[in-house]
Amino acid sequence: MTAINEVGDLTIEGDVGVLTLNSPPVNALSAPVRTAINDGIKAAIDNPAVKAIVLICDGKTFIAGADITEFGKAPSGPSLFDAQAMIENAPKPVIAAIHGTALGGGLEVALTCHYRVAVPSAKCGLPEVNLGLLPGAGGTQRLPRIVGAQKAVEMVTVGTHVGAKACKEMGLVDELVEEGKLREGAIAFANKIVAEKRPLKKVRDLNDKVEADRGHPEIFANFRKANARKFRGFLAPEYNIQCIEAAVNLPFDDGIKVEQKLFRELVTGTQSAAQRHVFFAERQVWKLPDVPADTPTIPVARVGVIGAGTMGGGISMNFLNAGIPVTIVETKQEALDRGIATIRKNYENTAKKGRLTQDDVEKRMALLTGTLALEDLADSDLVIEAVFENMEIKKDIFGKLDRIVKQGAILATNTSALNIDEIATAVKRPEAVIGLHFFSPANVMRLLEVVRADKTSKPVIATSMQIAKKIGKIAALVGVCPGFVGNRILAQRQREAQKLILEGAMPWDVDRVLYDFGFPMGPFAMSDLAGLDIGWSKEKSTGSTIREVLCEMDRRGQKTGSGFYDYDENRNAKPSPVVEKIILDFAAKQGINRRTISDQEILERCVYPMINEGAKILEEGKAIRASDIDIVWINGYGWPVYRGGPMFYGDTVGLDKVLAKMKEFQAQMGDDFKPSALLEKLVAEGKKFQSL
Ligand code: 3H9
Repeated sequence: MTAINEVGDLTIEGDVGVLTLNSPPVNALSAPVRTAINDGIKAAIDNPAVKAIVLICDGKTFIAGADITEFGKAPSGPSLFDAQAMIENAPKPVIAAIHGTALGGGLEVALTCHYRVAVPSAKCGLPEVNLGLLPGAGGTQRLPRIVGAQKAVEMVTVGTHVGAKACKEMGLVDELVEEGKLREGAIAFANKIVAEKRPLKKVRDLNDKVEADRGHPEIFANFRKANARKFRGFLAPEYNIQCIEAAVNLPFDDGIKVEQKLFRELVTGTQSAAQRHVFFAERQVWKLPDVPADTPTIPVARVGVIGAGTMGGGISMNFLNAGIPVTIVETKQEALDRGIATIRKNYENTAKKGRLTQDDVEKRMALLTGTLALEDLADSDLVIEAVFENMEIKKDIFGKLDRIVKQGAILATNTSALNIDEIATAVKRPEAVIGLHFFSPANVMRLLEVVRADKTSKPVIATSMQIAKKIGKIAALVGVCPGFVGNRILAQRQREAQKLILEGAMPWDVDRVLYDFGFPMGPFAMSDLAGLDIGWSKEKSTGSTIREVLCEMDRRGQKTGSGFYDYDENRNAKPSPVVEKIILDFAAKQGINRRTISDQEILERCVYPMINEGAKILEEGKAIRASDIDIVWINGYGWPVYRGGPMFYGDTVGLDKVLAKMKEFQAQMGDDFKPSALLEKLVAEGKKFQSL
């Protein structure tokens, strides 16, 4: 064995030189890895005993891509292109041996090899689009030469990880080898190539597929049209498509030039910076400074859910999906039956769409037990209360749980508003109490706010994070404060949206600005969707807000055909003259002199106070990191990923600009805009949230 450098070594096995890379955690293409490939392949070429070369990786995966942490830093060592050229131009066959994932630059390296073998569990893909990028090492030019333009655009714009069997069918992988025997299988394959004198197949020279697609621009036009909604606002999908178009229409080297130019534009732009930030933020959010990874956890074999309404039902489904039995409790048989029927109906609908078999539906339903007796939760390891938002009711339930549920179990509340420290006073074991704030629909939304109360124990926190991962959520640990992190920040935006429509804007102006910013919908369209009458009752209505007036007029949102907007039979929204008049009357009554409000002011008024509130949350220690707040807003409230979350967006705009605007608004409109001490401090020190 010859060590090439600290991450690569070359072993000669008969006629085959095996170059092994070992750079944990994912063999990303850092400078040492590129050096190992470049120098290792060269050493194998120069060694007369070697007739074929296998490129293989140690650890859990083949190369998972470029080293994302290197972007934006000065390059060192051989470039990826140098290393790829060394492989592709080798006078001896080079075979990539793939396990785990060959992603991005990893697959691009494999595509410069003359052959590829993989174990059945391996996956290949070009997921750069999810980092706001495109494959910048020839991937957009080589992939369509194997799979054709249609499959290539799908793969690069979605970033799917394709299983080895499908890769074999597409021709991306030449041979599957036995699971667990990659090294032996790859060496046997290499010997076979040599014995059969197979050619040095260069993907760059395969032109049949791209030539067949030439003169068919409809492939791209149809794809763009079909995905317009999904790609809205993102630069990378369109740039990826343009690269595949170049592969179809231009010679290889010219296609590479297009790829290079567009890659450079993306990698230096703010969208990719934001998406890379989110990639790391999604991994950071699980790391808790004072709850280390080796904190003991509580085995969760059975879950109890109190309340079979929309929330309780959705929460239960998460556990059933993960194979964990659930006992769901209601106070009345009718409500219990209705809740269970809704869960079944949801599953049946998924089955109708072909995403679940009938067998799966039955298996999940078999894990669900309904009961009217709280006593049936005695054996649960985790109980989640999801009843009406009322402190007295919740305290009463927790008091009962304290007497019923076995010691050591977790007692969680799904409250989105109430003080969990106070709920915890109802039990003799406050260390067992935690908030698990699911977002509606709870079986769909990825976000879970794990709310740590004053006395919550570390094992309870660690278990909650672990179980969140198991049910496929992304969990952020937050502290107790009104609205926790997500809704507390939302309140800022809602307040400004309401003020703006009295001061001069219309709901559709505010919604358009926020939609154009990248939200799936604006606050008024959102209210119409949710129903304006949530928390409203005819008896208690005072008619003192626009929302109340709309409810009194039976304009309760989409479900009644009108709310802030008028809706046609297909639920398309139209600005409403009736609402316009109500708003004008309201403003007149309050003596407000309406003025023209610019789109920029709408955006700054809605978004900057959110950033400022995020800073207050950090100051108070209610979120661990600025990037955790970004995770909450991206996964719970539709903040556009390509803007990286509110805190990252603040950094992108420049905190000095945000602060100056907040001060200007404060001078004009008062203390709703009072800058947080942390924002002031960061600006004074020339720092960003990311530096915290
Ligand atoms: C690219 O290739 C561009 C080229 O086309 C052009 C170049 C010119 N770099 O996810 P995990 C870290 S763009 C640096 O928890 P898993 C990650 O942060 C790249 N670090 O493990 C984490 O660190 P920590 C295209 C990376 O088993 C640790 O590895 N490739 C990279 O759940 C473990 O990660 C991609 O987009 C990286 N490329 O999943 C693939 N990747 O422990 C990105 C990971 O400190 N990666 N880390 O928190 C993935 O999708 C997953 O990591 C993978 C493993 C599926 C591989």
